[in-house]
Amino acid sequence: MPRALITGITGQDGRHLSEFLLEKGYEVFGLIHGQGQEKIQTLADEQPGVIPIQSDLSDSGSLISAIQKSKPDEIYNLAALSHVGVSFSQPELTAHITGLGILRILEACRAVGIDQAVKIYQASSSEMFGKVRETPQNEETPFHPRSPYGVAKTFAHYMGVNYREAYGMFLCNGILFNHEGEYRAPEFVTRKITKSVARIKLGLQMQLNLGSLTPKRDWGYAGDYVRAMHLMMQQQEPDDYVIATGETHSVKEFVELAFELAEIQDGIERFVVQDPSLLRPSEVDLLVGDSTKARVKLGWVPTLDFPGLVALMLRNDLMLESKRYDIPIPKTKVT
Ligand code: GDR
Repeated sequence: MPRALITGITGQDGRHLSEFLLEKGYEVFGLIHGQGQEKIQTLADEQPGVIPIQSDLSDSGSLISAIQKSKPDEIYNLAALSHVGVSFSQPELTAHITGLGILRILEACRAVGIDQAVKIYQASSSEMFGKVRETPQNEETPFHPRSPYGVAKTFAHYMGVNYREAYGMFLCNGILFNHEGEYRAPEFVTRKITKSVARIKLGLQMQLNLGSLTPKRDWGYAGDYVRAMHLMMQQQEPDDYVIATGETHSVKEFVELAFELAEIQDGIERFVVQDPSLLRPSEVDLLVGDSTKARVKLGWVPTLDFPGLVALMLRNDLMLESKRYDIPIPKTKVT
């Protein structure tokens, strides 16, 4: 039975990936940080089958013992301070976890002596392209990060490349473009929109505060993207891959479609308030990925397009909010 160790186990990607790997017959270990028992209980409730290990990406000794305990064949480093906006107010912590985390894992593997056997996945990000040098972006596009988060991810990316070249370690960087779904936290714009639109439809909310509506993102489904992570790790040679749909849409288009699917007329005019406090000091205006390499070499294809993704997220939020307040699910284009 193959063994996988996942950092960021309770995050969106950790949830999708652990479900996927458990179904494939893996023994899955998840790193839980902090001292409370609450997270362990939540993990047991929401992700049954995952074995928790208390450890912290900022504590090298705890990583060494987590690796000794789990004896992983594959490590997926998904943990990060992952909110780009928040990284501007916590830049040092972002560098500490999002940047240095993978370095501590790589060194822990060397210390334990599994560095030539273990396969490691690093969650790189399209945020590294930032102020884009070309469109669409592929594995050869130069990086120009526009946030402490993007800078930290770029450091981590190159650290992985360096350990691959210097020590022959098996490390894959998955340069994932935005990926969303039912497990997305509501501080990210897509989930904030679908949750708010669902609540507006149910009469529970009257206003949706947003920052800039003009940035464009290449939005895919997280469930599709964890399959790509796993495929990379099954190859003979480690490599870096862009994972993206190849389509880009503005935040405004996302909001418009969510209102349309919820059958709410003039939603932007009636409910959206532009909130200057949600603007970022420097913004990434346009991202769109070219995932030809992953499609050709890994045989990876996404299953959900943009309208399908918005519909899935909105349907999920309509059901959750209706259930929470014991309101009948309203009739819309997705329910
Ligand atoms: P992003 O995702 O920064 O692309 O990073 P996010 O959903 O936070 O922002 C997308 C775009 O929407 C604009 N925006 C808002 N964003 C948020 N969160 N809240 C708002 O109210 C709001 N209004 C407008 C943002 O300015 C931005 O342009 C995500 C994260 O998951 C990263 O961890 C990951 O690496 C990248 O995707 C790929």
